[in-house]
Amino acid sequence: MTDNHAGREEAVAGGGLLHRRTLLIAGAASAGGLGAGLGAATIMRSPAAMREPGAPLSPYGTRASSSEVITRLLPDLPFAGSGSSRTPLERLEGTITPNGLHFERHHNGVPAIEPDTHELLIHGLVRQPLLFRYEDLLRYSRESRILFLECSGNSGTIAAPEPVQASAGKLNGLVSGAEWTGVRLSTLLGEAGVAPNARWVQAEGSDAAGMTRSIPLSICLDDAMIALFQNGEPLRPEQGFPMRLLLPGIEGNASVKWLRRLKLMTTPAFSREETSKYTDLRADGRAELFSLRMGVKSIILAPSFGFDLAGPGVREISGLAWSGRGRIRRVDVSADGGASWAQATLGEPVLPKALTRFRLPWRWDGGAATLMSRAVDETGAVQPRRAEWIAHYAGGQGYHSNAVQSWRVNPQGKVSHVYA
Ligand SMILES: Nc1nc2c(c(=O)[nH]1)N[C@H]1C(S)=C(S)[C@@H](COP(=O)(O)O)O[C@H]1N2
Ligand SMILES: [Mo]
Repeated sequence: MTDNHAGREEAVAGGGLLHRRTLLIAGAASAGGLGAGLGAATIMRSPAAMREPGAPLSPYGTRASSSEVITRLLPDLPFAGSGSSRTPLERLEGTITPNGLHFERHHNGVPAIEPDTHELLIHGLVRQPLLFRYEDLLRYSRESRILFLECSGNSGTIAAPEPVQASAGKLNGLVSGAEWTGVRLSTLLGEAGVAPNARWVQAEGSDAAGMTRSIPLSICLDDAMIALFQNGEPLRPEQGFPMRLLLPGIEGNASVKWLRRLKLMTTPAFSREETSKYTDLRADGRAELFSLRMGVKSIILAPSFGFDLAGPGVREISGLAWSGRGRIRRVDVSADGGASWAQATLGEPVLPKALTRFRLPWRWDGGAATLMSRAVDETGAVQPRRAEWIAHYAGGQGYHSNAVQSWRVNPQGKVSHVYA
C-alpha cells in the first residue's frame, strides 16, 4: 500500500469521491492530452515576450491586463450609511483575502480620519486613564496573526424557507482572512492597570454610528489586538484606519473599527448592538446574549453556484473551513447528500481561528449529485446540519449561521443551492 494514490483512483465514498491523496493530473490521462502530436520545433520557438524587454518598474502593482477584474459583491440597492459588501469567495484561491476585496460592514459609512488627530482613550476601572495617539501605538512592539473575520449575520439566508439561488460569495461572503498586525491589547491594559473589580470592556468607534460593544475582560486580556496593519499595509479606511479592535474568533461586530475608546466596567453596557441586535432567540424562548464566539463552519466554493460543470470527469472539490474556537481538525465531504462522507486534505499550515482550505478529488459520472462539507474543530465541535441548526433557534434567526450547505449538480452540470 503506497501513500501516493497517483495513477489510480480509489473511491472512498458514494457519488465518486476519491481518496484525498489521489493526484489530479489534468489532461494527461485523457485523449488529446499533453504532448501528443507536438513537434520539437513548436516547443523550441521562443515566444514574443522573450524577444523584447518587458514593461518598466511600477510603484504599485496592477492586475494582469488579461485577467478577470475581481470585485467585491455590492448589494443591488446600495444606500448610504449602513450596509455591507461581500468577498467574492468563489473567485479567490488560498486563504488570504486581498485588501481591496475584504468584506465591509458599516453601520453609518466610512469615516475620514486623520491619524495625526485620532486618539484612543483607555479609562474607567483603571489605575490611570491613558490616551494613545496613532504614532504612540506605532512605537509598541507588534505581533502578526493570520485570522478570519466573520460577520455574525453571514450566511443568514440559510434560514429562508427556500434556498436562495446565489453565488457562494453572495451567500457567505461576510467572511475574509487576513494577516493582521498590531499591538496586544493586554499590553496597553497592563499599562493602564486594570482594577480588580473590572470584568467588561466597552469599545467605541469614532464613526457616525458611534458603534459600541461590551466585551468580556477575559477576551481582552487573552488574544485581542489593536490592529494597525492588514496584509502588510496600513489598515484600509473601510477596515478601520487608523486602528481597530481585532478579536480573534469573535463575531465581527465586536471588532470595533476606528476605535477611540475602551472603558473598563463591572458589567456590560447593554448597548443596542448587544440587546436588540446580535442576540439570539432560542426555540425554548430564552435568548443567548453575548454569544460572541463564531462556530465551526465550512463551505464548498468549487463547484458552486455560477460555475456549472462542462462534462463528466475528475475534478477537485475545494472550499474553506474555520472555527472561532481554534484549529480545524478535519473536513468531511459528501457527494450523495450526506449518505456517505470522505475526509478532505487540509491546506497547511492549519492555523487557529484562521481560514483553512480543504480539497478532495471527485469523479463526476454525469449523474445528479449533492455536494456537502462538514467541518470539525480541535475542540471536537461538529458543524451542524441545517435542520439541527434551525431547531436550536426561534424563527427568524439570522446570526451565527454555521449550518452545512449543499450544492446540487444536475445531469446537465448545472449547480444550484439546495437544502438536504
Ligand atoms: N465603528 C464600527 N465598527 C464596526 C462596525 C461599524 O459599523 N462601526 N461594523 C462591525 C461589523 S457588524 C462587522 S461584521 C465588522 C466588519 O469589519 P470589516 O468591515 O473590516 O470587514 O466590523 C465591525 N466593527
Ligand atoms: Mo457584522
